[in-house]
Amino acid sequence: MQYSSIRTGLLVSLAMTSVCISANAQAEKWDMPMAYSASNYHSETGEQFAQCVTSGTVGEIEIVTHPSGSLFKGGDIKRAIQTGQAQIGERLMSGHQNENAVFGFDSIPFLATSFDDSAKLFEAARPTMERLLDEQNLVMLYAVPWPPQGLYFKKEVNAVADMKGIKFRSYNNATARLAELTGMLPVTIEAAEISQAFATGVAESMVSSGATGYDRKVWESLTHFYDVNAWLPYNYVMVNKDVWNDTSDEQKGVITGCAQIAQYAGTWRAKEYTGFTVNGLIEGGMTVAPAGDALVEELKVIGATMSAEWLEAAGDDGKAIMEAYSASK
Ligand code: PCA
Repeated sequence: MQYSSIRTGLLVSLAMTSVCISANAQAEKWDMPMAYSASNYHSETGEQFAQCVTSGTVGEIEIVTHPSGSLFKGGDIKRAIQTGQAQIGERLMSGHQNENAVFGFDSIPFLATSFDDSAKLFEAARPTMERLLDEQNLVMLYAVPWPPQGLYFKKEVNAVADMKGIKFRSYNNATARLAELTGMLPVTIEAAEISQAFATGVAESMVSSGATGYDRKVWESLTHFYDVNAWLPYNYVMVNKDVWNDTSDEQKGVITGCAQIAQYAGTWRAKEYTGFTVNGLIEGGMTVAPAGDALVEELKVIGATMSAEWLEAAGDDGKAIMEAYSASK
């Protein structure tokens, strides 16, 4: 209820600010690939950002969203934008951890476990991320967190020993490493494909948010969700730098304004969606509970190992992010 009223409010406010789009000889179309389903709040926020830019530039720039990995699959989105095959798009930031460990700053277990702390961590990392992306011909426009990450299984799990040999769906290097350290077998699968992976037994567990479990109706295959609050990873929207440099100052102003609204609106939705989707898992028939103390203690030891490994791999950039984060707390 609460979530849908927020949604309605956002739609109304966007409709109020929209202006009549006139036919424009210089109209440009920007394709915006996104990896997650159209009904996910990241995709909805992206769609409303696209409408905001289209109406705000009076149609000079028309952004067309392509959710669910329909134009480019999640793993291909950044490269497509870098190389100009798409002008703009959205991707999970830690998905780039395989090219540079620094991109995984938001997937370190138990470092930032609340929305407030994860926002501080993101701000601490922002200058570094903007520089790294700039070096790759990309401009970051806005970023929105996922809700806290918990563990999904097909059985009750009270200790790391209970996880041995389980096929585990991973979405970045950190989640694959978590699987290794807990004796599970990682297999990388995009969220758009997990319902099928769980239904066919290709995977039988994952770490993710209540939001993704809800979006993908995982109660059809899985039974338990343990609230672990391990971390809150970010999705971000990037634009090709050459495309960005070709826009006028007025267009940049509209895009930047729409990006700011999207960041606020998306973050607000993430918070609202957390309780809504966890309740949805319960309604779907899943057992939802905090992880037991013994399991949490074991996971914290694994988290400390992953933290040390990340710091080592992320070098001076990683150190600078951690120092800025500590200073902001
Ligand atoms: N959902 C995304 C990333 C983090 C999350 O909560 C996924 O599972 O792919």
